[in-house]
Amino acid sequence: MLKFLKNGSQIAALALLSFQSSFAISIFSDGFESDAIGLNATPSKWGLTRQSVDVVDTTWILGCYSGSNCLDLDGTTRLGGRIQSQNFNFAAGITYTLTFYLSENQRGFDIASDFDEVTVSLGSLGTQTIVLANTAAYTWKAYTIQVTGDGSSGAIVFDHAGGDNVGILLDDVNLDASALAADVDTPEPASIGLLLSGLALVAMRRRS
Ligand SMILES: [Ca+2]
Ligand SMILES: [Ca+2]
Ligand SMILES: [Ca+2]
Repeated sequence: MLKFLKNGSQIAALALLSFQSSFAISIFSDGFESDAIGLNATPSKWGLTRQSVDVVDTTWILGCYSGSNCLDLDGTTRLGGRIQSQNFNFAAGITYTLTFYLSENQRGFDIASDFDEVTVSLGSLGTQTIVLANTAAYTWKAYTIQVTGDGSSGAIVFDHAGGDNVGILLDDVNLDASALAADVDTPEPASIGLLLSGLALVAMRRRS
């Protein structure tokens, strides 16, 4: 069923029918575990829209956030990579939360006196630019971009500004959709009645 929930209107319909105070549906996630390790790789769930990124493990870096694989956003072409997901419909009234984990480049230097900077965007609704130090010591940190849908559509984009092959590391990208609390907490009595009679009908059909 989750496969069909990428459509915004279906998410909105689900929101109206929910009695829970809050719920979230993951509509995209990637920890890069299904990708083969390699330089100049294109992760399977992304399009490469500029230059290159590398799928790395402890051969190149010290540690990923989850599993064995993560992404070096500055690939091997001396110009920062830019990756883009599929497009999502950002339905009006639905809250979308993009969470991702970044670490310092873990190699402890920048080849070209460059610096590590990535701009992350969620369609045209939200953007965040993050600069990290070029240290070998590292801490994986969670970052969040939360927006309210407005009927527009767009992709998740990670755009690395560096150009020295040694970039910020990315792991565990997740996009959730959830109903606004006001929609969920105050279902109208008429809606509840309709839903209950609908459920009763379903139950009767299952018994028959
Ligand atoms: Ca991973
Ligand atoms: Ca690289
Ligand atoms: Ca760099």
